[in-house]
Amino acid sequence: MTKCIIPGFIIIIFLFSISCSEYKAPAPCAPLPSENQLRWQEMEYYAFIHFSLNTYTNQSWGYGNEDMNLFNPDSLDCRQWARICKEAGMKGIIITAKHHCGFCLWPTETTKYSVKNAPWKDGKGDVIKELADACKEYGLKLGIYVSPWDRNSPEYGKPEYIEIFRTQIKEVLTNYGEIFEIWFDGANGGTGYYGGADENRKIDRTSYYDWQPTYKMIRELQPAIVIWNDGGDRADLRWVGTEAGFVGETNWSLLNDTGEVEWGMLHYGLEDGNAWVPAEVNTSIRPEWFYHPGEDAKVKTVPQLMETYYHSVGRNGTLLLNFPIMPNGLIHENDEKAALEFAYAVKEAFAENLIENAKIEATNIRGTSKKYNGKQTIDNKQETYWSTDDSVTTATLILDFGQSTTFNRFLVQEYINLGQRVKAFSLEALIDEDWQEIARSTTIGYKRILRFETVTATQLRFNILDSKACPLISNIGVFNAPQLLYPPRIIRNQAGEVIISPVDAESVIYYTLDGSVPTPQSEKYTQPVSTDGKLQVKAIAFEPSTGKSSPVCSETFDLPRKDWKIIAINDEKVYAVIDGDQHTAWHQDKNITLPADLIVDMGKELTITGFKYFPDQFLWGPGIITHYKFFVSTDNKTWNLVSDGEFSNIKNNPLWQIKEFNSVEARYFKFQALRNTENNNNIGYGEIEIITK
Ligand code: FUL
Repeated sequence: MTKCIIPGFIIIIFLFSISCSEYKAPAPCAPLPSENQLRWQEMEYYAFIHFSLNTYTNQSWGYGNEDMNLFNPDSLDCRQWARICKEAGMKGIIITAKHHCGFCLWPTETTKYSVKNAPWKDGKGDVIKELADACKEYGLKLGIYVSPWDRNSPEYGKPEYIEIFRTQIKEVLTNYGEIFEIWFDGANGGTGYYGGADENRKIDRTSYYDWQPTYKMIRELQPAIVIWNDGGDRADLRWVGTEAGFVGETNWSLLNDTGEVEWGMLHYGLEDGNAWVPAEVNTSIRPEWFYHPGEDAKVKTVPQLMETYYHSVGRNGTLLLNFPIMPNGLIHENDEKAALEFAYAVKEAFAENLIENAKIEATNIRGTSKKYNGKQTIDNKQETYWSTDDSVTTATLILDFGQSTTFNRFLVQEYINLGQRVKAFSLEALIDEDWQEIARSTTIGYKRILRFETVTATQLRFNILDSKACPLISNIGVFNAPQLLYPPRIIRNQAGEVIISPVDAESVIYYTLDGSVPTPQSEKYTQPVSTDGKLQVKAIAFEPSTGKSSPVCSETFDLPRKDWKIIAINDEKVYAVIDGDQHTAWHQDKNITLPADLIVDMGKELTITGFKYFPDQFLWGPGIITHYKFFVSTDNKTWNLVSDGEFSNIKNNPLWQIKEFNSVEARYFKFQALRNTENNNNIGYGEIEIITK
């Protein structure tokens, strides 16, 4: 008998090759994120600061002729901004170094329209420098917003402006240390001061800015930067198509690197896109971007901010939350309070991961290797992950809690370094020995958080139902977040009745009509309340079983519109415009030629000082008015023009537009629509109100 002797080194090579095949990393599933994009994504949550001449003029967009002498904050303190952002758990701050009005917050060499010629610090101040220093002190990153549109520059619209714009970018990227993100807003071209020309300048947004050489310069000056651009050539990050604070539930971090980008692509990404362009959700802590004193009571509540969090960070996006700076140079105390309470609520919701001690088993493990087993999902490391064999795109991870466990949140992360893969997944819980589906969703990406009704279960199944390639799951978490009570909604109808609706049907509502803060000892709401005159209504939702109250909802109302008649329009539905309900709207006949009039007889003569327009909120074809004229009359014959102009940022932020004028006596008003956001003749209205003296 001959013995077959296998030399030791061959055995070693054989074992080594088995282990190599077991440990072979999954192939990338392109497109992949760059290192800069990965670093940016991990920041998750950072701040926007809106501060400029608009802060002093109560406007959303400056025209470009605002007086620089207005810029004189007496308590400007960038360290206050940085402290609040840091305490709120944010990782950086992006500031409007130049907004559309063209005023520069740093002493630029490119224009006289800057802090250099403002009274603040005798023209020796530099807001960007102060913020850069504050960010360094608080360990925050700095980002810069430089508006491509410049309503002050005489050169805007001409080729010469591009060099000015590039020099401005160069200045802000050279003199203030490392910049993590640069922001180029999409608002481009239109009417403006333009050095006194006072005209309408249109540009071709696809070619005018000649972005590629600018991008090259930016990357040379700041190799670690990410570029956000909503107006021109594809950059590193994308807008999500709304400023209301949410990205699509399905959210691919992909787009195509050329071609038109439609709204749906911005909102949901493109499953088969050929470029990595992840989503950044930008929204303000108040309705508007710049500070308006009238919004001090409109700061978003914790439940609202938590919704935003779940709809941004919880949907594979980052959250860029804006603080408007007050004229004195500080963040308002209400905004600070909301941001800190929001941070606390996030911390509380994700305080304890209930699966840290769970037993984990996967239906498939890549090459049966330990390196890719289910436990990798609970080791709190982003760079380790559970994965299946290459050919497997559906798989299940079974988590056994070992005891009854109560939860209502599920968090999951993909290892996106090798691409975004998962297309659909579901969750099943073992409740009373019965497997029940408790949630089902689509994409995951960097981070996905699902919310569902609180359940008590002993086991959980995380099923990957479809994936572009073998899934790579780096982290999962199961949490029991405390329930938050949402403030109720308050409206006042045309007859003057105040109607308060709870968001959560089981809560009880208490309200006041005199501006005082409601408590469970205040009036209990049971039915619509008849009211008269001007009014401030405040309400809370109260949960008797826990004794907890929601944040206060506060609404102010001008005179009721009981006697109002809309004249010369033969359609009863037009009364949706004054029914007090923001969810109803009315549109002019689609064959109307512009300008389109809406004439109201207020029933008696009143002294009025302004009007308010709330556009239709319906997403598709909303007929939002951008340019208007507002006339008043005492006899419906002679009309007096009291206000005309634009609703500046109404397309991206379709909220109440408030226009004030010198007080005037009127029984009739005519709201005339001159233009809409789409340049067609669709003219719609959610609500119209007047402001009386
Ligand atoms: C918009 C701008 O037009 C707003 O004024 C604001 O700066 C916002 C962040 O982007 O589109």
